[in-house]
Amino acid sequence: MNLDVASFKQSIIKHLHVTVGTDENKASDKAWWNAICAAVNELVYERVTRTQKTHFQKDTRAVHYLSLEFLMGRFLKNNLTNIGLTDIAQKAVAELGLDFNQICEEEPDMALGNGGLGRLAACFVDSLATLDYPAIGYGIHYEHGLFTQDIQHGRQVERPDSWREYGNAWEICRPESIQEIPLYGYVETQYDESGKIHKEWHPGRIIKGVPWDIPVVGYGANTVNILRLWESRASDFFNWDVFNAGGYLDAQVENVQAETISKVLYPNDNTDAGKELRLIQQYFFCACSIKDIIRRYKRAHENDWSHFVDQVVIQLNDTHPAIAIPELMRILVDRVGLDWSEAWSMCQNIFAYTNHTLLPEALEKWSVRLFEKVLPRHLEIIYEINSRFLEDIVSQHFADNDEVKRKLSIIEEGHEKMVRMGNLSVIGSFKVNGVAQIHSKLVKSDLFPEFDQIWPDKFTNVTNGVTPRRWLKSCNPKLAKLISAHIDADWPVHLDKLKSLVPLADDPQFQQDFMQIKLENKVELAHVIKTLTDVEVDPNALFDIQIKRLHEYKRQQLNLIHIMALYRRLLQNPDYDMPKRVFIFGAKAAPGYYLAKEIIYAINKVADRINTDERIKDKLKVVFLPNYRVSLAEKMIPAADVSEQISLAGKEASGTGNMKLALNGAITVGTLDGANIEIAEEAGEDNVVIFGLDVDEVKALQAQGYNPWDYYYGNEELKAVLDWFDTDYFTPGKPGELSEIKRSLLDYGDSYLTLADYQSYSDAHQKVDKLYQDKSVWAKMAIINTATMGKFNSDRSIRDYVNKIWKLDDCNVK
Ligand code: 6GP
Repeated sequence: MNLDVASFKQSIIKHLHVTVGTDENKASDKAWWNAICAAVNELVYERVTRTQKTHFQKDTRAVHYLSLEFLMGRFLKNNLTNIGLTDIAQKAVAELGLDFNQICEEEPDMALGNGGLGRLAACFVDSLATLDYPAIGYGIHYEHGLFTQDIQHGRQVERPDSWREYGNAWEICRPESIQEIPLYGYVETQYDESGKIHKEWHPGRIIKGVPWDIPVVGYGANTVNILRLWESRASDFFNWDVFNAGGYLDAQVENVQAETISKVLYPNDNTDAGKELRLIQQYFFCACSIKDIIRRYKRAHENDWSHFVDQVVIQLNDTHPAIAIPELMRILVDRVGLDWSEAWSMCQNIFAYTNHTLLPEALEKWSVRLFEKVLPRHLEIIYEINSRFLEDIVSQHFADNDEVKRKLSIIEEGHEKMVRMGNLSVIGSFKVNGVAQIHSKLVKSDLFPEFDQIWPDKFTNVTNGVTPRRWLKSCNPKLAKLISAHIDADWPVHLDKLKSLVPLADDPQFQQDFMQIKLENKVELAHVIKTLTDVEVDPNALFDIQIKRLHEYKRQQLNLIHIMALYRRLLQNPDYDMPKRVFIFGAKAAPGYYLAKEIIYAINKVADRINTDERIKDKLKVVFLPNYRVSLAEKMIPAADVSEQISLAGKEASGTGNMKLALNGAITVGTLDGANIEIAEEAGEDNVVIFGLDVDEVKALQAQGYNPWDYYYGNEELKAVLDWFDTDYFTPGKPGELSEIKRSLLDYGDSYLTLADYQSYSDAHQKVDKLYQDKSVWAKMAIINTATMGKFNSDRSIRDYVNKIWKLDDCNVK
């Protein structure tokens, strides 16, 4: 970027005056932040326009990434990094007498997602722009993103997230591209002169979709793609007829209902909400996006549909946007007038579907009754897709096998008929991928085996990745600088080059520099911990971090039980040999997930007791950081010594936090699950600590009949710790307040085999303790982790998608 400090400073001041409308004497940090964003945007918007112009002129094939969630986090530091302006901006801001980091704290996180799948989408749009691929992300412009989490008396309390209450510097409204979306109503069957059937959907309501564009700056800032998020509005802001008839209030009520659609993100991670509003959200954003895709296609091709499949590929981020399949069919058949088989063959060459979980509670189903009410024409189309599939295809492969037919049908028969979105996604897509090797294997063998028999080439794997721009260069600037001093500076776009650090893993000086940076990052995190929780922690202690949504399958409860066991060992033997340890958690629980909230409460109660117990002389500290989110992750990850990846094998599809932590030099304590397996392969088995049952052992144990009581009675320490939950040791005066956790692990059957993996987990931590005692051994492991994580770059994931699925060409925008 050819811009100097002086001119950037001038630009900030100009925008403080003309965009923000204030001056240097009275500007708040927020006003400065807005002015800096405006100065950055001056460069960004120019590139948005140039990118769009180039894509249009070259008439490029593009990928359209449909996702109900985009967990973007903050933009300022990231955009500066990608545009190459970090140093200049920091100097300019310092010359203005301001604290750069403090100003960056003014930016609210854009948290339009729950966790894994939403953050993956954010990394993917970064990589798509960086690699100069024509791409657009489509989603919902939620007024309220994922709730803010407060911790009150140890319990999670949710507050609404008002991320754009006072506007958002990074987005532009595009009223010229508004779409109208039908809902409800009924379908009329008509016949034309030739006797051909025509279906006419008479909607009961029309909703307006207003697009907001957020520029996505690629690293190096050649391509700036956009994320287009739809906001719902009433189709006429004011319904004059009703108003004139004296129905002013009725008209307003309609407006409120229409605007409810994009009001709030459903806060569920890995579960299906099943609510009418959620189905409407899904349809709303898919219908807007499909119309937008067609509008753009028609600018170049008018009514010639013969190039549509060459120009358009649509990736479905899980089944949430699966309704886009019947929607495109509806448009092609009912509106364009193509015949069914032509339209269907187009659809089957346009859609591809990513599966992100095997958990049964996350596999979406909608009641036929609800579908009929909200989307009557789509239900008809789904029935037609289904009957053709069952008759033409299933009967060929599984003649007369009614059981298989029942299983593969899009419609689930039963007390209440349901539409299975997973089956619809597989049937309507040309490729289906899982997100890590083991997960993709299980998608084929356990989730969709018969589909795999029918279409063996349909199923594939693309292992997840994370963007090294945000998750190393920008969040860990000291480590990034050290790396750049030793290897080619283009490692942020060629992450495999980190491998050249391997020989330095034995170099005492490099070890010292690497661990000094880790220590400085831990000092910074210790300040954050003090500010947020008032707990003091020693930066020289081992920082052990578990950050992810709270879910029983992710087994935060296993971590907690082990912490309690360590505490007990220390109480029984004050000389118990272990390094000082700080256990740090960050996790939001879905507001309706009772046990997850109990686990948060238990962590906080155990933390209170341990942190104030002088007998253990600060050897153990436990911290639960409230409101875990992208910007907090950026502070925690660079400071981690140990990364907890302890899901029950077979349950975590991939994980991406595991990649971020290892990339920043944390040692994984993990099960052979998701991408942990590939991380262990890359880092080498000596540089990770693996424990617990593997997928086959889990299956065998479950087949044989798992009994958690066996482990309870068979392990003195485990029994003592579980019994502790029934006392008032951690909840003085309130015995049994934590008992629900014990009950879930014994009386309710311990669905995620926590007790079965306990001893092995405890042993793994003893191994960690030993390794950590030898500074040089630990430093070497940490360096090798950073050096070998090149594979988990989201650029590699995107290239895999391009080669295996999307078949795109990159497009030079410069
Ligand atoms: C998550 C998976 O749980 C996680 O393992 C994976 O890394 C991530 O997706 C990205 O692929 N799944 C979800 O977030 C989800 O809601 C329906 O799945």
